[in-house]
Amino acid sequence: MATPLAPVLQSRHIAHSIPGPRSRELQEHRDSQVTSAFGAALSVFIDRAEGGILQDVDGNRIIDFASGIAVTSVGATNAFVQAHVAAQLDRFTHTCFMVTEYEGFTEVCRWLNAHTPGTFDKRTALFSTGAEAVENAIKIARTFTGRPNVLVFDEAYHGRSLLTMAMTAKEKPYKQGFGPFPEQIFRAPNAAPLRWPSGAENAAAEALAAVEAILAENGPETFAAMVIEPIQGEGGFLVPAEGFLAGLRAIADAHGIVFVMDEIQAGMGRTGTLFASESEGVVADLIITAKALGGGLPLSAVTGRTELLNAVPSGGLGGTYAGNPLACAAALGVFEAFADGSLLANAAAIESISRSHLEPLLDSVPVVAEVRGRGAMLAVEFADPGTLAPRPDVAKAVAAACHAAGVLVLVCGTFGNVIRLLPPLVIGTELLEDGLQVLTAAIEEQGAAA
Ligand code: PLZ
Repeated sequence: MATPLAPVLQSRHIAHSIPGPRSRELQEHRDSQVTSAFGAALSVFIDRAEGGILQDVDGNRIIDFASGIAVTSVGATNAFVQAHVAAQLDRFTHTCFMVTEYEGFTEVCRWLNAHTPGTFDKRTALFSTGAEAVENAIKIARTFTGRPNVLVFDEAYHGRSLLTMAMTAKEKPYKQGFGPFPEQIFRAPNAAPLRWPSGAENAAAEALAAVEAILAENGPETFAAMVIEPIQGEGGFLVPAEGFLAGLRAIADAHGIVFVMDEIQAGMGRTGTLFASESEGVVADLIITAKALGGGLPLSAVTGRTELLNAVPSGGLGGTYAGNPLACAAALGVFEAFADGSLLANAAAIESISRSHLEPLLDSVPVVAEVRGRGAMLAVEFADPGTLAPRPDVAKAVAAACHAAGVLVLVCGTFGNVIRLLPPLVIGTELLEDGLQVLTAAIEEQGAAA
């Protein structure tokens, strides 16, 4: 047995510049061996991660406002996850669920069937990545309905496989040069309040009317599925206008279209409820989870109505690694971590603390256009006052200032003008406050310069 590691200190610390000398060295080596097609938000190499801290190879302790893009919500060294994975590692690493089966797979499905919104009879299919689950949701919806078309939305992000790229809105960097893409994908406006042309109060009704128009034009009976993120992630942490999701649910019902909720980024406790769609009480036919589900191991799921999940003939779904035993074990640890409700309470506390730091900026810094989000999924959008012309330069400068000071934030949004916060739900209050002070100071400084 290896000697147990000392805990990672839960305080920000800059031992060297960020990146430090060792990271620079490793980066040089990386560039000589690794494809240049992968970007990095911050080119530091991590030695350990725990609680709200990423500790790099130079001994810098960086506050983690990214969670590996909403994955390590229960922490990167969660004791429940570690215990389940270690026990599974002793038994076996893999059999392939399509060859011989194991109970962990069933247990993950059982938990998702029981905890996802909707009281109807459910089944679940497990996969590895988010994109893979989205693809399979479409396969299921097409089989069930016998229809080809799929409705998606502006600012949507659904993955990097060919079908999910077609479903993703933003061209650069996700789709550029990678076509042709699968057809039969139709895009409708998203009811994002800030930039709705006739005003936020009209966003839901007018966006729903636009959906009806697209369906009418192409024949609603040709649509297998509509797919939406309850809060859009990569697209800019866009919270839809109230009533939009419920309105889509009603339209889907009226036309026999399968309503698919992509909760890959917003789900699994991130927004203060287990699933983001709970906040408006909207129940999807198929709900897709990934990221935080596996607590850092690759696991994704499609959960929904039994008649949908059982529509595909036996053998029609699968994958070598789909629901890998170690990933299932990790998920069982994640479920234990969520069991007492404290992590959901943490998400709500993270929201109120963060808002108390960020909302005053709406008055003091003109280029701060909006502070939005829910729970531990929060964002600040930068745009010129009045015109709302996006200011990606400000977002970039704020992110750079935070990174140099030891706070990892990520940029998102169609225009790259949004800073998003995705801290692990286990981050300590002092660390959160420290990170927010760094962020606030960076916004004040860069905002004054803008
Ligand atoms: N649906 C809503 O957020 C992944 C993408 C990072 P995979 N988001 C992070 C990048 O640039 O590749 C995501 C998502 C939503 C689907 C996906 C896709 O999940 O596990 O990355 O395939």
